[in-house]
Amino acid sequence: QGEQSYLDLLKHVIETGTKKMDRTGTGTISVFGYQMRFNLSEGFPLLTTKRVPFRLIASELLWFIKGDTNIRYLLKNNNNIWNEWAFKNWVESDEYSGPNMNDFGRRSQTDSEFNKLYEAEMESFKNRILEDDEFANKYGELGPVYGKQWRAWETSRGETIDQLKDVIEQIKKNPDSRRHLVVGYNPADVNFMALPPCHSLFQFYIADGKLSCQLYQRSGDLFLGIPFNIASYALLTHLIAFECGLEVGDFIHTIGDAHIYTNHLEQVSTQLSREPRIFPELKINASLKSVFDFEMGDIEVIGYDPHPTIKAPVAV
Ligand code: UFP
Repeated sequence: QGEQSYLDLLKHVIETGTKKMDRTGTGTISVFGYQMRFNLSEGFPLLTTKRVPFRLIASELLWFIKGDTNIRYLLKNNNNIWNEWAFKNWVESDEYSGPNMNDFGRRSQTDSEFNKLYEAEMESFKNRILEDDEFANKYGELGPVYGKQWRAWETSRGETIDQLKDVIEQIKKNPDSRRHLVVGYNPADVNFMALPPCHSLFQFYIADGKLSCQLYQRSGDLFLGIPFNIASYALLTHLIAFECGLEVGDFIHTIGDAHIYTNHLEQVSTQLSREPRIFPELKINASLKSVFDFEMGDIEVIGYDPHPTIKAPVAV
């Protein structure tokens, strides 16, 4: 239960995991198939054994909920987590004439001269996305990522399905249904995406006036990615429960390939040496009616008192 179930997962992978090579060439220790459970009525699961940036998680989730797939909304909220994907399309386009940015992810981590060039180029890219509508429409767009699949899944008949709106309607009308599913993983689009969706599918369940949510995540970077994913789905569950007049139940996190990158092992042992603290509380603007109306100012965590940030390189 609670943060301990995350810490137990880290220990479990270190103790029983298999060394396994991966797409990024970094190397991991990995197990296949694991489940954590967070009782959301016992506090909001924003980890306390290191600082987790809630603001980034919340603005990304609101962006998904709106069905937005353009990084402009994120940039307006000072959220840079999807920039690299859009930047890649820009520097690989015919219109780009700046310094060569091939393999910028890896080079910016290993070559400090290149990193200066990269940061300057990224800064001007961001400014252009914010200031130039036409440029933003063309190069801020990420294509068929989560927002698109959740809100406008394209069918073979040329229609679109608003999975999120439909599931909320069904939760209200038919709470006992066993069909409250939203699928992020669209096999038809996977080859056109930079990263095939990690959080592939989620399901809601209502009992005793409480809304629970289970996520199936095909691949989880336990140190960097998973703390974000836990808080994101916990927030989604809170927002939907609020709109539907339900209390919050459990968030159940099921992970396929659960891995720790070998260059995160030191950070993981630091984190495991820390004592978990009490989870914060989530406060949302109760005058709103619909999940689709929330903005950053309507969401806040209260009483978050984590241990300090632990930095680690992102595998690219
Ligand atoms: N990853 C997460 N959570 C996410 C996300 C990515 O843990 O929300 F988008 C990690 C998992 C894996 C990498 O380490 O990013 C994706 O690589 P792959 O597609 O090879 O699984």
